[in-house]
Amino acid sequence: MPDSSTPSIELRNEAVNEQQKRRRMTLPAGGEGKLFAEPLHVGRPNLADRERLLSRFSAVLQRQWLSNNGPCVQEFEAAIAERLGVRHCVAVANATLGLQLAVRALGLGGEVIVPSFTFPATVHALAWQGIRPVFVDVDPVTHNIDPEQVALLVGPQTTGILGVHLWGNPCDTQALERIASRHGLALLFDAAHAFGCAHRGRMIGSFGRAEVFSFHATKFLSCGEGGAVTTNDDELANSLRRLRSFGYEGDQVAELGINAKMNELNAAMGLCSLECYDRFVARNAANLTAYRDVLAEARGLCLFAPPTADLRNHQYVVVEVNSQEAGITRDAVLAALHEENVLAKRYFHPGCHRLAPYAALYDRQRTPLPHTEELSQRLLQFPTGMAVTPADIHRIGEFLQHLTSLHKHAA
Ligand code: T4K
Repeated sequence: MPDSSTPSIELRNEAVNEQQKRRRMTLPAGGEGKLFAEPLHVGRPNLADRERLLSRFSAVLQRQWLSNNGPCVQEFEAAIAERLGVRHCVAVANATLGLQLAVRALGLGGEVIVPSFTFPATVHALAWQGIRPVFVDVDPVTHNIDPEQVALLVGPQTTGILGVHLWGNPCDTQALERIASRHGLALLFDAAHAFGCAHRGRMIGSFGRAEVFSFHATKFLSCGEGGAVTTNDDELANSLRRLRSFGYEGDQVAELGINAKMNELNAAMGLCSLECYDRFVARNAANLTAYRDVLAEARGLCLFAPPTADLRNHQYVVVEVNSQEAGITRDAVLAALHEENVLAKRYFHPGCHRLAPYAALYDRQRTPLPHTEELSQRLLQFPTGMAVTPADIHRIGEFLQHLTSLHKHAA
């Protein structure tokens, strides 16, 4: 408990603002008085070799075959399936559509249990299929869906569990598999963050009935826009292929499908990104090490270390802000970083249960989600990827150390 002589966080934040202005005189500026002349983004695309990309684009144009299961899409699917050790990869236009196809192909309806602490697309995909999301809390250590809480939420309307491998950190797949099989539920995973991650000696991609990846511009491996559903189930894969292309089976429409096809240019980009995979992971790993070093010296800022992955892509640098220790709120840290052109993000704030489309539904559900509430107030994601260097991170670190040490003087 803070004693009554300790100034409130608000007062301390004000004092910090004042001191920040003064610190500009002491830290080297990158232009216009900011730490960096150009913004550093979370989610700056990792771009593949430009010559390779232009050569693949040129081949696509030469063939005049731009979509509808073209050769680049087929090559991309084969490369992903091989890398992940899974029988089928069905490339799609984006992960949101991939999730919708997966829940539809699995015949889910009624209710599906899903974490609230995720990007809205996870939950939207259910709602677009007329499924009621039942929000479950996450584990405060892993930030992933908590199997014990899942077990408590299974009811007569439940048809599935949709886990999210948040930050590329694999869910407790074993515990979830046990619950799913005990209750005859379909288990699938949103693996939007987890391309290249492994768990229990297996690549993410073959757990549950299906897993869904995102290859959006901001993702570690990018097609510009894109996604994929992976599965070991032959029948499910056939169904996914039909659904993504209007329901066509040969030249007959066999069922109600949609257009979720990946096009050739996106697939060409994905293939080039795959060629640079090792380089991307190495930079992310070096950046993470730099963050670990600098954050060790910043009070109240704790780097999240995913505890359950065998292999990682380090796509997200996740930092927990302990306001009491740091002497400054998470949002004040965010504002201070933005002032300096470091465009950190608040993923995911607020939890999905508080978003307009779901608030009334959650009012009726009433399950407390304390860890979701807490994490959505405390986390920040920092820039990484090919557009950021360890040297940049050392400058960010110096700034953060300065910012948090001001607390000592302000308190
Ligand atoms: N499931 C999960 C768990 C997800 O996280 C996501 C997507 C999905 C499903 C759905 O996947 P897709 O259907 O998109 O394949 C971004 C991404 O747009 C979103 O794809 C991603 N998750 C989410 C975590 O991050 P925003 O709202 O933060 O995007 P935005 O436009 O603010 O961009 C973030 C930063 O990236 C900006 O500072 C600018 C920079 N940026 C962005 C783009 C698009 C660039 O530098 N270049 C670019 O081309 O959601």
